[in-house]
Amino acid sequence: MSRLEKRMEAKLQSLFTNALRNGIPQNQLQRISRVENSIKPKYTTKPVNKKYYMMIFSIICVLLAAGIPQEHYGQPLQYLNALFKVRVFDPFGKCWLHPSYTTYDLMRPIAKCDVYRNLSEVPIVQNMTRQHFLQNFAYTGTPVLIKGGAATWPALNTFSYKYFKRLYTDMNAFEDFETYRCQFFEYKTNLRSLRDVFKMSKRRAALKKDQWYIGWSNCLPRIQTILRRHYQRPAFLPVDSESSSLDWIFMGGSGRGAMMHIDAVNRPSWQAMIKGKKTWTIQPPPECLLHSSKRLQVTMEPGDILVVDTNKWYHSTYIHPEGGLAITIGSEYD
Ligand SMILES: O=C(O)CCC(=O)C(=O)O
Ligand SMILES: [Fe+2]
Repeated sequence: MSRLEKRMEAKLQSLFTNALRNGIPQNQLQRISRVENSIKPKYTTKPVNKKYYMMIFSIICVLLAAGIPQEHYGQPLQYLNALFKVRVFDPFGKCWLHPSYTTYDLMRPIAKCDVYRNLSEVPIVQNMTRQHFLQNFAYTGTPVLIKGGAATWPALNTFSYKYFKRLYTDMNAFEDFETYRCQFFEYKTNLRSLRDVFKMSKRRAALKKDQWYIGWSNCLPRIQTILRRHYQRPAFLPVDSESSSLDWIFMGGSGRGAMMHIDAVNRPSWQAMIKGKKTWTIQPPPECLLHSSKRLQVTMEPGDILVVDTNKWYHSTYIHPEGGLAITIGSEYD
């Protein structure tokens, strides 16, 4: 019984006693009580206890956060979207729920700020040797652009929207892509899957309708085998470093790119520009901004390779209008 109901009951009780004292016979009062019973609602709803619902909501959030596999830490929103097969967790979409990457920021371990010290720009190296890379960049957290590092890759001539469309269609790979839950980043588009990407109109694919930007992990070995005929593992990577068997492909048009975020895949990665022009903006985590370098930018052109530890640097990307549809391929190494 709520406090209000208790007070009402006490009031009725005193009215009843007063009535008796004033000489109203009990049988008449019983008739009143029968009327009262008959107008009493049959189902009484409990008052909403907001605290109770907030507690349940918080527990669900914590359980969901705990269930996010490590490789999704940098992309909690995409993970939740995939989990619920809806688009409510998109901070940039037209939906009612607008959380942010803050959730991951709260879970992220505090960064060691040494990594970001004394870096006023991203170093650019023309001919990267394995030894130079190992000594200065491989595991130091210092990003580096290897100019022309992929200039001889056949991929520069073969990879295109049409090429990927034909490959995935001919290999009948869309179903497997979904079955094996290969990751797909829709960013700010209405493209929910790789199937959507490759069934868009020719006009849209040619960026004549709108500018879209998406990314996916090439997690199917049979596709991987074919793709790897068009590019090599960068020669400067340490001999004993193991490359991830996953490739990441990002593709899209002018003015688009990935929003500022930090990943938690644990390993540094390289990314090669196949077509178009892309600028990366990288910055240390907020806890290191005071005693380290600030926001840095570096632009990639076809044939360039960028090595950056996306677990240490916040990063966003921007596609330039020059060069049309931008395509990159990349992977992690350890
Ligand atoms: O290339 C992009 O647009 C984003 C890449 C990215 O976020 C990553 O490699 O971690
Ligand atoms: Fe990233």
